[in-house]
Amino acid sequence: MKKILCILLCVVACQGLMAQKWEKIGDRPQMGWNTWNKFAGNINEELVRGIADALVETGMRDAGYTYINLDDCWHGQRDAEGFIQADPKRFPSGIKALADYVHAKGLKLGIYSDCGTETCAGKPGSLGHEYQDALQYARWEVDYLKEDWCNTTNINARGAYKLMSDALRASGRPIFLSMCEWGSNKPWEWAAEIGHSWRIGPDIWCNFDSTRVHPQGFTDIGVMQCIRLCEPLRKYAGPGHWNDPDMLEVGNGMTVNEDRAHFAMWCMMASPLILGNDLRAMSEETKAILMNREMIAVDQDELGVQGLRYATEQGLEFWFKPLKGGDWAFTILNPTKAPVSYDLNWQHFNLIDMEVSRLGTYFDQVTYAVRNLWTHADEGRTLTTDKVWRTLTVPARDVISYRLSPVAKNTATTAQLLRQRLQRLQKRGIMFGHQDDPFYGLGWSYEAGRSDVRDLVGDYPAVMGFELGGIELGDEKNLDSVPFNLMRQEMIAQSRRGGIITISWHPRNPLTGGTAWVNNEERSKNTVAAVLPGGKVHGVFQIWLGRLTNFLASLKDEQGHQIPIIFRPWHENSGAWFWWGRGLCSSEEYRALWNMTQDFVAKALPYNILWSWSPNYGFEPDELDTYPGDERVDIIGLDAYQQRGGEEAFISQLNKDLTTLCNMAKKSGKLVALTECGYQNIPDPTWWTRVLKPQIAKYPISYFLVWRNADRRQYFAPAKNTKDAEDFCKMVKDKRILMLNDIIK
Ligand code: BMA
Repeated sequence: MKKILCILLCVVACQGLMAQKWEKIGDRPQMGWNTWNKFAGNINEELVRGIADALVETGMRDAGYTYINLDDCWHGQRDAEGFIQADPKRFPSGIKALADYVHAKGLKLGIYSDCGTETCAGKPGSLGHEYQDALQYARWEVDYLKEDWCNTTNINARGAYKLMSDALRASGRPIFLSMCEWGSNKPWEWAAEIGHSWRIGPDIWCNFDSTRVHPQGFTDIGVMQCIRLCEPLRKYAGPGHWNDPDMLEVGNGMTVNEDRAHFAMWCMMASPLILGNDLRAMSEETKAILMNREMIAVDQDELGVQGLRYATEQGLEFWFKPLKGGDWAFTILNPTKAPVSYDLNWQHFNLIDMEVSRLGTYFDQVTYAVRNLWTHADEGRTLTTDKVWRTLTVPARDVISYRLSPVAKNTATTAQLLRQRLQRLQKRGIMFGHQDDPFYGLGWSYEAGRSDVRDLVGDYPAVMGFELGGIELGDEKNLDSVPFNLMRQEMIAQSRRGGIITISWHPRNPLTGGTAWVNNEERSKNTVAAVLPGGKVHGVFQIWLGRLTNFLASLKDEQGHQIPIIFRPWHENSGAWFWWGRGLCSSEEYRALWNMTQDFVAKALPYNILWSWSPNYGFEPDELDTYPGDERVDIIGLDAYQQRGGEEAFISQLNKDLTTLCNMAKKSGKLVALTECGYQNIPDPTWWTRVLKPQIAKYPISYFLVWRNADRRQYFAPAKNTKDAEDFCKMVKDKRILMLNDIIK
């Protein structure tokens, strides 16, 4: 019996520890009305019922405003047992009756309390009564709690809100928790699991761009100040946990322009839309703003991404918010006191939101239909060319807001153009490529413009290979000590001169902490499974993918456009030397790794990458099961090195594998490349023309890339004085071996 009791106690205690806020509420920013901004403490049940009636009659409920929230001053005393009661004079029918009234109208009721001893207006606070209060709210069938932060000396904010969150959870009724802590303890850093929204700053007042200080010392802030505080916190917001820049002041006395700007910006920031005006007496202008369903849809969009300010020019702010289905909301905010005219060129706004959504606008690749969210007029389409679309005038303290919906993609994206170019070039011959060509060679390193290949033949390789191992850790240099900043410069230089770029990645092992190479056979076996969703290091690996994608997204030309690249992750998987190799994961796991990586990167970079899948030579037929699929691969690659003394074996295996892969590629129309090849230190002075060239000449291959010239102990390309130099020159003289100058002519 004792044992059972023990277990039972444990279960209860554990549940307490694991208690979490109510899920599945607050998946969109909350919408409703609150008493405070207009009526402050001067409230009663008549008023609230009247507002509830108005919410329905005006159509605002149907536009989405469903919470009707009491703020401070509804309270009476606690009863003999400590349960809070409503003020009997102001709310003679009680809160339960009020809840019934609003529920009958299809609305929900919100209530207000405080973490401290007393509320801001001196009513009983919840401190020490959290569970009792939560229980009482649940009994009254309340749906929402705003919990304030007055009179909380020496109270830990996180602990206080967690306590109330647990209490609400324990009450058994799903109640939305709106945390009103004014941002003093950075709730965005810790409150996502505790509440559904948190205030990010002081109270708003009905003013567009200034603050006011109360005699007691606290400050109210205007619309622009709220925006400035909310803006840097966008990465913390998302479905179920929103930044709250405070309730709306629309209809409370600002100009129509200011009200429109205020409302539009709250929608752009995916902020709670809690009305603060008297809904029983609204002007038509106020109604039109608050019931602008197209603008509300921006706020309530399913992606739940808080918008970002991408640029500020001529005093105008350019805000973008990614929406579901590839749409974007775009608002030009004029916070100044004078109208501003602006020549809008969509190409100024090619952005990728790397911080939160990894979605990009790609005005150079996608045409969008432009819908004006305030006039509700269709205004044509965006341009994919670098031209002024229209000159717009944004009135003082006002906005122009658009919804952009993709209607057409360029038939020739950057990646498609590269693919077509590779196909054309392949008819002329096979390109030569070299890994790390511009960084170092035999007897030199980091001399601008230098290259072993160029020193020898007077021309750069057509293809240059670069390696990103180390980017996942946030390192400044890659695993071969090449600084990433320099690498970016050289990639851009190679692109500018018309060369081809291919990128490999030997990420470290996130499970063992070791290198990409298998260093602990047993533990390495679990690595792929561990990085997949649900795996032990999935979270870490998402961060790694983020860093990788950040770097790739930074590869832009002078016009700010993404340069075309060939990306070749998870290569040589038919060998057992990398943690994603044969025997270390199943084919399904390998493909899941590939797909996860590709989906992650391509979300940010859908238009400029050709994906190369490269097993190493000597693969078994069943290893083709790891092929990610025609829809995911652009280049079928092969990595093949000749070993010392292994000429015959090399030739026969190379032919066998190239035959297999070329057949595979022929059916699907893919390109084929020898994505890595070579003979370390090229001990055979006739290797290029006698062994390699005759083999590759037989196949329709886009390029062959030899590995890096690390030092005299490990090099794969010739240099001026290596014994294969003459033979290499001879090979390059062949018209069908393409160097840089051959492909840019
Ligand atoms: C290998 C070797 C290593 C290098 C790695 C990544 O083949 O060249 O020295 O670190 O590639 O470039």
